[in-house]
Amino acid sequence: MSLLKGKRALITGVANRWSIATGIARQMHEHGAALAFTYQGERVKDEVEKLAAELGGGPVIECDVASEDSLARLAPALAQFGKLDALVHSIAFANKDDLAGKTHGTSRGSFGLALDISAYSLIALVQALHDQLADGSSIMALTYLGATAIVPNYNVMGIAKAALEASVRYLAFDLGDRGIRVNAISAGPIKTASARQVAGLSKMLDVVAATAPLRRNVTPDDIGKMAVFLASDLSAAVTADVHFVDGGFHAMGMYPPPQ
Ligand code: 0WD
Repeated sequence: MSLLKGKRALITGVANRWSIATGIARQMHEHGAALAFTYQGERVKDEVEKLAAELGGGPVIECDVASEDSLARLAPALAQFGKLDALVHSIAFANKDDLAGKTHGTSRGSFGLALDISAYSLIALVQALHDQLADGSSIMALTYLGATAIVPNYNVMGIAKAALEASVRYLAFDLGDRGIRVNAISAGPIKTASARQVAGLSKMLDVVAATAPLRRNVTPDDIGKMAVFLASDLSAAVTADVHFVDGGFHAMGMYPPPQ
């Protein structure tokens, strides 16, 4: 299948082979897209370069979204790659201490950090890549149910995801006159390095597997398939929305009683 033949995508947020961004990159590569990658810093550089080589050998560029200098270097570094048809935002961070216990324990500094890296970074990337994005391109960001419903321990990250989802809607309006679409994918829980920071992740995975309509957890490749759809012309009129890839868990109003 080649839904993305001739399209160029920039993938952010690959940390290792278990990252959701890796599943997205794998699916986009299988569908014929040319891929460029960003990595946060030296710590993950080798791993991202290795994965990029396996997935078409496109450019691998350092980009720490907390750094204005780093963001400013991004568009020039992509000049040779060409205009982007898709941009994947798969980045989040909060202090581990804030992903357990009470939300009112969050300090002003930790709140700002979580919102900066997990939500403002989408706006920062769009700003930095404004002229690098092709008209009609597709931007997508990863979010979670904790943005709109209470998920114990998700705490400040839920607040950051709410800001991210609102940013998706405002950016969709701003960029819509260029035919650029902006969407969020709300993934079910997946055991990645980031998710392990949230207290009680294993229990969350068990609850979803036992109670979601599909009675299973999702994989990075499940998310990748939605990303392919959103990057493809099949979703030409789809923008400003949050698309759940969680086995239907978000639609449950009550857990079924244990068998
Ligand atoms: O259950 C899950 N895993 C879910 C994740 C459910 C629903 C949504 N998500 C979201 C996350 O909140 C995030 O937005 O998916 C996105 C990707 O997360 P992931 O794949 O679960 O986690 P991971 O493999 O850790 O990738 C996130 C990466 C960071 O990884 P590490 O582990 O090195 O912190 O975000 C990147 C970094 O590579 N990142 C940054 N990139 C650039 N600049 C920065 C930064 N300042 N900070 C973190």
